[in-house]
Amino acid sequence: MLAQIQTSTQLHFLPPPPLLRRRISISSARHRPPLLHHHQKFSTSSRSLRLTNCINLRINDKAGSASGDVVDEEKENACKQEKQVKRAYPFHEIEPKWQRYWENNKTFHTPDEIDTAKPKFYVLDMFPYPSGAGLHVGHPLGYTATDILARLKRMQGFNVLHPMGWDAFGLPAEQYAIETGTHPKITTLRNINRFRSQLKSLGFSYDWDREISTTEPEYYKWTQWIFLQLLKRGLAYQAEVPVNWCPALGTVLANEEVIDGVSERGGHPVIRKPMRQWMLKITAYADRLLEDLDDLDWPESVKEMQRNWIGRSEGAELEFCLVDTNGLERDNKIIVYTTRPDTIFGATYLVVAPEHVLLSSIVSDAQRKQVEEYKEIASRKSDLERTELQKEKTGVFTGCYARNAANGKNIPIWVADYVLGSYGTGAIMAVPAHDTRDHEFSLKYSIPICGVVTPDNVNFSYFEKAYTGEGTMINSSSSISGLDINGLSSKEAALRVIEWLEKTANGIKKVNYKLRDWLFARQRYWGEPIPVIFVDDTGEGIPIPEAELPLALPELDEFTPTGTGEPPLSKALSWVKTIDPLSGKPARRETNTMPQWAGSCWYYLRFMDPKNSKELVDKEKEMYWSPVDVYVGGAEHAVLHLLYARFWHKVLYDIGVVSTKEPFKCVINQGIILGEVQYMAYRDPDGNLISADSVDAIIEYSQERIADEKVMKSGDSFVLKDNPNIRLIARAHKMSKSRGNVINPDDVVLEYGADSLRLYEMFMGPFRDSKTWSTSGIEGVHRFLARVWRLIVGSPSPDGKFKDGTVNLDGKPSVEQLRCLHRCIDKVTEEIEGTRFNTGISAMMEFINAAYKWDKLPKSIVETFVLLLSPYAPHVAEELWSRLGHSTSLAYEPFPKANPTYLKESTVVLPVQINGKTRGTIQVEEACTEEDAFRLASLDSKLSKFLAGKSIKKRIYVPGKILNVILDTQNIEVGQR
Ligand code: ANZ
Repeated sequence: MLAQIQTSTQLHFLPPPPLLRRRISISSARHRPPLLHHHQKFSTSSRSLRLTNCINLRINDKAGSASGDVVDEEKENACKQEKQVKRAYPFHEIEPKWQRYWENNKTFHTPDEIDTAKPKFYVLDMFPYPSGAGLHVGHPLGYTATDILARLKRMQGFNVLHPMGWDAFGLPAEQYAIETGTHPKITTLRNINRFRSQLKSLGFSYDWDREISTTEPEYYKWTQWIFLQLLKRGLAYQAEVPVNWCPALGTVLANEEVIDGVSERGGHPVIRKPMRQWMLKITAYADRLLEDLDDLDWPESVKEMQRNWIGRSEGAELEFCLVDTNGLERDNKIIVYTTRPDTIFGATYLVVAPEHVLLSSIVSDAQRKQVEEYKEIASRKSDLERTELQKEKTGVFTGCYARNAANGKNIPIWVADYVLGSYGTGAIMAVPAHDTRDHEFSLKYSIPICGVVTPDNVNFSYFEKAYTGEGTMINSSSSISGLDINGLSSKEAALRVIEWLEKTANGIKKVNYKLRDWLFARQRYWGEPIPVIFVDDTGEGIPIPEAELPLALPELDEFTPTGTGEPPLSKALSWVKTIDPLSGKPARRETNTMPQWAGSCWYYLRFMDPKNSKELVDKEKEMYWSPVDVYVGGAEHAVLHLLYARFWHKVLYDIGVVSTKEPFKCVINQGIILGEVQYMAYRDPDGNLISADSVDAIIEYSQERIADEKVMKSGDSFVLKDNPNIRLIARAHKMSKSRGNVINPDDVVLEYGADSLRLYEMFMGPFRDSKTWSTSGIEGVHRFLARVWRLIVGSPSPDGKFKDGTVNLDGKPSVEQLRCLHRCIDKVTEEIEGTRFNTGISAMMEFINAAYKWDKLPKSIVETFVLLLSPYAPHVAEELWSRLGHSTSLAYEPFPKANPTYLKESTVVLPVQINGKTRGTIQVEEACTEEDAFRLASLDSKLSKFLAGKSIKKRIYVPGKILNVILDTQNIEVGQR
């Protein structure tokens, strides 16, 4: 489920269709009860409150008076007028017009047959989960960036693939179905339609003919096909794996539905219960997934997260023989995994995980009850809870001992949940002197601590804390085993111990991975059916023939859990019962479905050839378009999605379906957009305002929101305008409904237009950084677009209509104009290609500032600028382009190229004459204006004595050649021009 910004809880309450929904949300804003404090009800600036009312009225108008609201016509007209005055250029007409044009002309369609001699550019967004909440302002951030790149590359002559689709299987639609009886198909379709129209209203240049949804049988046919290929190669298998089982709800829960050991819905206890599951053997690809990371142009942080997730570690497996109460060796052994074989002499106890298979057989009768109770408690904790460093360690002695072969000592075996059953061998040798968790545990349960590594030249007290670093070996020699590693460095000692282990058959060298196989089954309805049947009499699992794909999800009206842990699909009796096509024997279909991650593992391939019914993707098309050149999405997908997709891609590579080892050449994470900065003041219990720097920890203050207009900046802090002694705190929060700081992109488009929203989201700050929303910021970029409009088209006449052609568009550009333009081209191109979109906009703003000072605005200059602007603000650019006399879209016009001649900072030595006599020279830019040349001459130490205090009669200036100043000899009064 990619790019799902809303949390799943919000999705339980799917809103009614857009119009109605907005009316509800807005009227609730109007009647919103005071939040924490009565001052807070003024939290929305009066300006945006007015706008909110406007929207409300407009919608009432459309929706009729079904709700009984009376439309106040006068108010509405006032509102409309106000908007008209505010509307700085007619984006409300331009934007729908060009969206229609692009749609009717299929401007952004990438044909199936293309000229493959041309270079390609595949730019992809992490496709969204179409949630009921609609688009969030976080979505357009990434989408605008990819759209700018797509538009630039088209204009640079690339074949561009820029598609969009829906990652539409998932829990929220199913939960909604359980609550309301609305089939997930209907909800999903409704949400997709809303998302699509919202995306279209932002002018993204997607090829909508390639739209796909993971929920369509034509699509998931191939998801199922990939599963069969994994099965064929032994990469899909079944295993008993613990799941989150909620006895009260009678269902298995997804991890995200379990919070602190209880169900998110209802707060019922959840336990870990082993159930038959499908697993995918991603571990077989661990090394390749690790090695191939090195060549990827991905954020270092994401690569590092993947490395940690895969978690390759080198160490050894050691055998510890169990001993009976008489100290004699038994047949059984405990095998432990350690990354520090050098510390073997310091192992003073062993720990097995509560789920270790040998636990029941080793535990003594005296300890059995206590151990069983401990196991039961541990079964309710997640691995995360168990391994949290800060959590107090717990454990129980098993009553059993094992022999440490290095020194022949018998050491106790404990069971403790800080050791996980799923990692290594599920057992450890505990070395309290050198491992922090073991140290804490031994202090608690009074187990001996024996230091065996000493930090060089330092006296270390192993009882105070563990020394976890490397050093020199001590206390590490035994005549019983003949092993002596004293005096060696930890590294040398580790190698020596492994040699000894292998020679004496007490252990082996071992590489381990944190990465686990991927649990690939969900006890859910709204997912891809797993294409496997089980023959009734043998129970054998058999893949269904590829020719029978897609195995369609059966219609089901009843989504509630079965109560037995059986997935809801088991209720589709006639679907479940089937016949094994090979033996003709009765069989049952698999009723688990695939997890949400399945469909997003390979969708980027389907976009290359979305309608192919014979193959997942045509070979030639794949060879041309692979890999994705730029993939943009949230950092939250650093591991799961990006790792799963890489795994599937490598399997597809091995079976010859794809031609590249990796799916995504470059990945970029966009930053988060936080809500508008809020200023808060403290009030003491007597109601007095208190400055933030003098709050006292023991007094309970109330916090009060201060309206933006009452705040000013003072140094590095914010203070109250009318009482600058009161310092405020400034905070930005993640947008959330509960905080009331969610910005709806639809509202922004309505007030400022899509181009302003696009431009603003790019201008907020560096693309990858987190940033805060600011209404004044969007007004700033909106004013910039209006300035561009006025410069080229003209200003609105008193009747509110816009007049064309008020600016002189004739004439040849001057050198200065060309320099200014080419600098802008250079900067904008470089910044888009470097995904530094904000600084690209600054360059265009500088250009427009300069252009306002020019007397004439030659058409060639204006046209070039419009092309530069078009990837960012395509609607206004198309409109200007057409008003400049073009009859077709600018989408495929060559993107301007900077001419290096105009980029050179060429300076010349300019002779300066005073009354015809050369008195000196100045160094100026070749295209320097007369004014600037004269100013520089006046500042020159040699020339200034001829000019100071003189009245000037005339100046003769030939750029790059000469400046001649004729003084007014009649008038020697001060008269500098
Ligand atoms: C002895 C020892 C001495 C260890 C020492 C560490 C420091 P990584 O690097 O993450 O692979 N370990 C092994 N299996 C475990 C399990 N199932 N649950 C919890 N901990 C486990 O960590 C490997 C180390 O983690 C191993 O090395 C083991 O403790 C512990 F000075 O063994 B060590």
